Amino acid sequence: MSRVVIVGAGSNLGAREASIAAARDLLAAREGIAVRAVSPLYETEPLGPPQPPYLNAAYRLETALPAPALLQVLLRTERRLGRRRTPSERWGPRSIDLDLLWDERGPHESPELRVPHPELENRGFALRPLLDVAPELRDLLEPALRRLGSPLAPWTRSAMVRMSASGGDLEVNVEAGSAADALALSVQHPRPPGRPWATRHAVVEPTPEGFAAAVRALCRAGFSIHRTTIAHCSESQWTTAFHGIDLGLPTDADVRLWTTSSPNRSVQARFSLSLSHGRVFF
Ligand code: A4P
Ligand code: MG
Repeated sequence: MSRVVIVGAGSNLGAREASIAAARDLLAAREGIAVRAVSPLYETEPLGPPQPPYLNAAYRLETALPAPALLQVLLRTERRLGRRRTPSERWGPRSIDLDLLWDERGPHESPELRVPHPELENRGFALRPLLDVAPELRDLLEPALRRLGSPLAPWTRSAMVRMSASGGDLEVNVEAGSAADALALSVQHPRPPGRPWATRHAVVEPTPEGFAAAVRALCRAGFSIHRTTIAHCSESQWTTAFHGIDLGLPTDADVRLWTTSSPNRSVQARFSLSLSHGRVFF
């Protein structure tokens, strides 16, 4: 019988966001595991020795795998994403850390695995995303989160997208904080077989409001946006493709987009997206 399991993800080395997204994809591709929701990303102060800040998130899974077997899947997924453990460095920096935070089936105690995660109630970076994807646990766990104070705000990424039209061609350039950000914003990955990705196409007014309204409408319809590509852009309309997962879990998005046009028909757009509660990667 399938039940809900919440997995926490943390990364503070390398392409942090890409690692958290890749772990989600690897888990979703495994037979017997369904990824039902992904929390927003939070940038958090490191707990432990001095090290770079973390991005943290949580996944809501449905699976019938027993907890120890699921832990093995998590450890294998960490290894596939390049995690190398050094025995001496407890709480040290890592490319990806996957913890089993919560199991609907109940507690589990063994030398290798303790569920709920023993530190859960002491860590805002675990509790906040967990409650985003498991609102049914609020009565139980929100008091612990309040006790910890210092609320976390979702991490937002913004990038500069330059679109220049010359003749019939459109060139799209993305300037972002890292190569991973630029890729996430500009590259349209083919849909791998068996993965739950979906694409929605939309023609929107070439204004910040038109774009924001389209994103908000998709979020309200329960479509979780992973990335968007602007396929064509003219002065009267933009054709965009939104890539994501249809979770059927509606949410409200705060979308901002700034544009400036220059006389040579190039458009610069800067956009950022954040959710008070939801599952959007951008
Ligand atoms: N293990 C036992 N219970 C669990 C569980 N519920 N989930 C065992 C996952 N693993 C569990 O983990 C060591 C062993 O714990 C696993 O092999 C498994 O058998 P590890 O990931 O190799 O060691 P670790 O992560 O260095 O130690 P630990 O104590 O698990 O650390 P945590 O709790 O994972 O914390 N700061 C911020 N801001 N954000 C973070 O995400 N993470 C950590 C690591 C430190 N500071 C952080 C963050
Ligand atoms: Mg761990």
